Amino acid sequence: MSPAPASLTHWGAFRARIESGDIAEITPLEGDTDPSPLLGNLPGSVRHRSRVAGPAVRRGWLDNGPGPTDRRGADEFVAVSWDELTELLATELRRVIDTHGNEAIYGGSYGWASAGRFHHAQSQVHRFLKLLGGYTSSRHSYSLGATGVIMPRVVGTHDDLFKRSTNWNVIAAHTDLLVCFGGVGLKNTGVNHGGTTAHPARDALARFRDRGGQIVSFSPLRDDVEGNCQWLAPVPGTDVAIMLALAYVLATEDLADRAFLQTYCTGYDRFERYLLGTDDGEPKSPEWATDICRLPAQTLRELARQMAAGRTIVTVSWSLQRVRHGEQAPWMGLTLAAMLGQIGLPGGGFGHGYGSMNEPGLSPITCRLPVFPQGANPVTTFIPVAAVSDMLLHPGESYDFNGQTLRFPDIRCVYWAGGNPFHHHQNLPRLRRALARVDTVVVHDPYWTAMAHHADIVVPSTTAFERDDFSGSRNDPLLVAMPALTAPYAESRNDYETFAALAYRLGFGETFTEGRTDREWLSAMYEKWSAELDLIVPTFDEFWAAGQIRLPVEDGLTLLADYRADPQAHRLTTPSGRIEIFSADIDGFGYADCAGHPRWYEPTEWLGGDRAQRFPLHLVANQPKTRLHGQLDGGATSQNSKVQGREPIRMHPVDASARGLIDGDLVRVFNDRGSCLAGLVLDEGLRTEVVQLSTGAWYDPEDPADPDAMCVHGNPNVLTDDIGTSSLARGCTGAHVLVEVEKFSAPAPPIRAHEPPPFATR
Ligand SMILES: Nc1nc2c(c(=O)[nH]1)N[C@H]1C(S)=C(S)[C@@H](COP(=O)(O)OP(=O)(O)OC[C@H]3O[C@@H](n4cnc5c(=O)[nH]c(N)nc54)[C@H](O)[C@@H]3O)O[C@H]1N2
Ligand SMILES: Nc1nc2c(c(=O)[nH]1)N[C@H]1C(S)=C(S)[C@@H](COP(=O)(O)OP(=O)(O)OC[C@H]3O[C@@H](n4cnc5c(=O)[nH]c(N)nc54)[C@H](O)[C@@H]3O)O[C@H]1N2
Ligand SMILES: [Mo]
Repeated sequence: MSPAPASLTHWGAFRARIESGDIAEITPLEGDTDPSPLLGNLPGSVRHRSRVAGPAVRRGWLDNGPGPTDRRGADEFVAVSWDELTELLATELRRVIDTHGNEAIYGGSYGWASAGRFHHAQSQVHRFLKLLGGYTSSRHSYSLGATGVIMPRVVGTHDDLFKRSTNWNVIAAHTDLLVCFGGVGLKNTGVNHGGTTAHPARDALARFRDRGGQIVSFSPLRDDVEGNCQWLAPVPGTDVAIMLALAYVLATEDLADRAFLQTYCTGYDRFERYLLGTDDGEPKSPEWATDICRLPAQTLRELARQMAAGRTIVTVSWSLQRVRHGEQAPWMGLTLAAMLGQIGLPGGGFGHGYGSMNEPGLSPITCRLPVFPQGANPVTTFIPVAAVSDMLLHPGESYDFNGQTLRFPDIRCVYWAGGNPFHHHQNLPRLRRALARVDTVVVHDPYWTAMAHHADIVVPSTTAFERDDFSGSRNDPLLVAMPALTAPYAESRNDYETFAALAYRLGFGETFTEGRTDREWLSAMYEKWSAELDLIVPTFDEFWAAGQIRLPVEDGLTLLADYRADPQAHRLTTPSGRIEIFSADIDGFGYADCAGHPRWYEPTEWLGGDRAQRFPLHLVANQPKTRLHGQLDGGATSQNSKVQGREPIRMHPVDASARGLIDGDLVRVFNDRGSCLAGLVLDEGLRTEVVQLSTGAWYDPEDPADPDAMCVHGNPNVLTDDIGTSSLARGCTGAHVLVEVEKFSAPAPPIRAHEPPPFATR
């Protein structure tokens, strides 16, 4: 018997047993020694009741035409035919373009969609909108909003920080001490954008420990490191103060590598004046930091000495830059590592995102990947991705970004395929008001997500398991064939087919499709790629029959080893060609919230500020252990974690008893922006005054007509602040928010998050 067909998700490859058009059972692909528990969400996902069965249009939009309205999210839908949908959509796109220009279409369409090189929804929607004449786009990501702007300026190699990071095997063999700001959470390393077929982090950490390696974890959560470590739980958001204190000890105890700072960095002198308090009279000593982070000064002093005494990696998780002033933590982490002088040495130096994603620590492939060509966007207007509500609420207003003054365009049509702003964006009450201002919202999704509920036109997409595709990821050695596991659900269609039909209707069908079916695109992409490679790979048909091919990888990397070996030949792409501890460019922008060198800024959402008087608990809104973002929230792994059907919120028993709460209680989590219900889980592995509620429970307003309604299911983004990291990057700051928690004693409202909206007959 031949093995069951394989397919792949962002969290791993698997074989599936199919029954009645759905995934009945999965087995992780052979070779993955630590498969992700997220695979458990797949059975039953293809025919889940939250699937969009056919094209649907909001009744108010159909009756009254496009225009601003507060009915989005509260209206009924009307089922339409595919022909009607194509006609309505084509007419509306034409109207918007003819009346307001292509800039009036917001097609940033941020989101993870699904794995697969061809049917990747972002690639499809962007190619379509580019050929339509262009659209307002978005830059950077919710993942790395601050890093994506600051790191190219100060170390030059944004992508290389991840793609060419120090390999796990090098860490296992050489590192003495891993100082982890934000832990190394194995819950997160299950995932990699584009898919992943191996999960080596757990095994590498075991080998590292067997050799005597030690982990120091700064984190509000004990379980950000599994197994042995020194757990230090500072006030959340104070890592930069801690790093400064460690740097201060290195500088004042003659432990800083001044030769390294001289040769490979620029601007240390300027930074050191700040560090020592030369100008402001405030040395950033461990005693200074203690008042901020509430860790003992002596602990920090001893750690700094230990860091200088052996081979040490300073690693900063991505969560640390998803807060106000998020530029500072990765920049200061880099500076601290530079002071230790081990950047570029095996097992020493800097890391960014070990435990954030599977990619850091994995070997990069040495060849390119097949691509679905995009073309250029004729419209140059863009926004930093997390400024979406700002843009919709403030058309025409100017704002600062990365040294430029930009202007928000006047958006009339919001077009989304492969992402969910009701998952990813902050302050959802504000997002609802922002979406109410546009003429038309279009959403392609396989599921009735909250974003689909808030759309005017809902396009039912297939999932990755209902179409032929193949994977590919820059740090994964396997290209995996992803043959359709089952037929498309109900009337759902591949996004490619939808866009092709629209393109034909709008007069550029041949340009969009190049005359190919989706299956013909797969072989064309593969053949173009293989023809340009320096190596010999099987033909497309051979690849498809084999189910996978293995690509060459570069093993044993150490981040910036080449730069250390020859700083002239491997000059960084920063203005100075070196690591910029002081950046003249950033200094020149004159921003009050991002100066020319890393420094401590008081956070907006933290336990040390006035706001904590009103909202005394620090909520960590981190990535969910039980799913990828909001995807497959209805699946078994996700559902099994819920408490009374709500997303679990973890709290220290001390904080619970102060509020008269017990394990399993239904609680209301609130601040002045919004509120949600959650199910209480007591856990001594949290710092006191901290609660943890992951992202990803589907937004479920008690009263769908009220933007300020309580979410009855536990989405933390009803609480988070919609403010950028700083004028430099304007990145997402959703990781932290201050809240209060109380018992919810009223009758529990029903959960409707995964139900389709009401439908009207015509
Ligand atoms: N408070 C807070 N908020 C956060 C974060 C945080 O830490 N705290 N983290 C942020 C981060 S790092 C990220 S990356 C974002 C993630 O935010 P998103 O990437 O927007 O979240 P997903 O749930 O992955 O959304 C992907 C959507 O694509 C759909 N989809 C899957 N396949 C297809 C397809 O083939 N076609 C179409 N049309 N759709 C498809 C899925 O059903 C799903 O609805 O969230 C951010 N939001
Ligand atoms: N299972 C799963 N894995 C995922 C994802 C998912 O949705 N599910 N999403 C993926 C994506 S898109 C991304 S971008 C990455 C994100 O990767 P990260 O942003 O690193 O992930 P988080 O889980 O938000 O945060 C990691 C840990 O940082 C700690 N932390 C939070 N605030 C602070 C702080 O102020 N100081 C310190 N020292 N620690 C803090 C938290 O305890 C948290 O568990 O994760 C990826 N991996
Ligand atoms: Mo992300």
